[in-house]
Amino acid sequence: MSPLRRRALETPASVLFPFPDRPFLWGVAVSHYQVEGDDACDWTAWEAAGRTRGGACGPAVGSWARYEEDAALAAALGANAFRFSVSWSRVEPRRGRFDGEALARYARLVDRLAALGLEPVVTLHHYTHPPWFHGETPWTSPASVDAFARFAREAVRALGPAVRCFTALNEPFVLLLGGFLGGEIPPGLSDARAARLALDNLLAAHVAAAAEIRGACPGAAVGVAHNMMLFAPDRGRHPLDRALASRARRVYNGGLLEAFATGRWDLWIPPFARLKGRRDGLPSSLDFVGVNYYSRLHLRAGLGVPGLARFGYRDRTGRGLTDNGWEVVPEGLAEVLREASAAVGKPLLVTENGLADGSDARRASFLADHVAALSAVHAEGVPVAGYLHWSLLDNYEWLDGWGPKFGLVEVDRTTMARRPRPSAEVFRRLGERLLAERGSKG
Ligand code: IFM
Repeated sequence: MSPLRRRALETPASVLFPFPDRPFLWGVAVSHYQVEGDDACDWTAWEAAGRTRGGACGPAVGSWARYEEDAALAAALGANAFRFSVSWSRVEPRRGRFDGEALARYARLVDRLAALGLEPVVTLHHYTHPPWFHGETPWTSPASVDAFARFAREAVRALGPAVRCFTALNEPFVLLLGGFLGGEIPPGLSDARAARLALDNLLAAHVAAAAEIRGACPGAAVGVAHNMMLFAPDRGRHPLDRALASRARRVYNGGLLEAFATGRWDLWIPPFARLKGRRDGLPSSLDFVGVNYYSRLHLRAGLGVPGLARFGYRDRTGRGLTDNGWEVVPEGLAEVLREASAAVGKPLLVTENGLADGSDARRASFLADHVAALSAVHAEGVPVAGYLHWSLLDNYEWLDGWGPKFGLVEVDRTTMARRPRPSAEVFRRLGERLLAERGSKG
């Protein structure tokens, strides 16, 4: 075992998260592919093959040339943190050949964020892969771990010690379920064995990336951004619906948490997939749990349907569904934060929370209600170190393309002009209050 790897097996005493000089992070989140534009990767091929409902990403919202403007917008909204991701395909367009200019571009963004008083929160993997990845070093092969570790090493070295907050992987379970069991996103597999191997390697990649981060940026905090949901029985008292909802919660929310808490996982995903594994270095490779929370799913048992269940969104809170049909359940944020804290016992960061709302009719109350849920759970003693809103900008919403509008800031995709929506002012005021309450720098 290399000294670097060995070091990652122990949580370094020097990691202090939440940061003493900035105990609460209040900010926004974006991801490279969804905003940068013209990034040739596996998703571009997926779009070209007609596998998305919402068309192609194309120039996105041009952030590759406008990140500095975007950072300034976030600062003007009172943020003290900015989450973005590094595009693996830009940085390593050919296997083993790193693009120094792409790395330098991200380093310039980090400088700008620092100058504006924004804490960079850097994600290393947010769904997309370089065009060569699935053919040469797929997640089903241990070669993926080395490939990801090498990319992580180049990225963290280029970004430098100014970055002290990383999420190595964004929503690994969404990638796993959609890419290896559901066949809906790249690499488009529906194969239980491939899923088992992919989970094993994804978690090994997290451990390896944590070692690289700790080697290059001593004291940096390493997290995972985990998509968590509420699951409810569609027919409230129906025993099968109840059993399904509780299993879905155990697997979808709890599976990854358990893996990070214990270094072991054993998941049965109906009907046929059993994913079982062990990685002893996993618990100590994590300093915080990032929670991405959006909505609640209602499950109804049904024979002859995939996974033996139908699931969907319903407006059971009476708040109305979002533009992409998701239920709005603010108290669910408190529930998933409690769940993550109880399972892993590490500090939490809300790495994503938001809604698709093109008319901006619901965003202000959505924000206020979710922030109230966060404050309530913090008052109970759950250690929540920050909230990052998804998203700063209207961006490319994967399979749904350009339909859903998640931005505090609206983007005109013809001119790429940015215009804050009225709810952006609500975001600013909420942040001002929260940062003052939590004694954090704006
Ligand atoms: O846009 C996505 C993001 O890339 C990952 N988390 C959920 C968001 C909304 O669907």
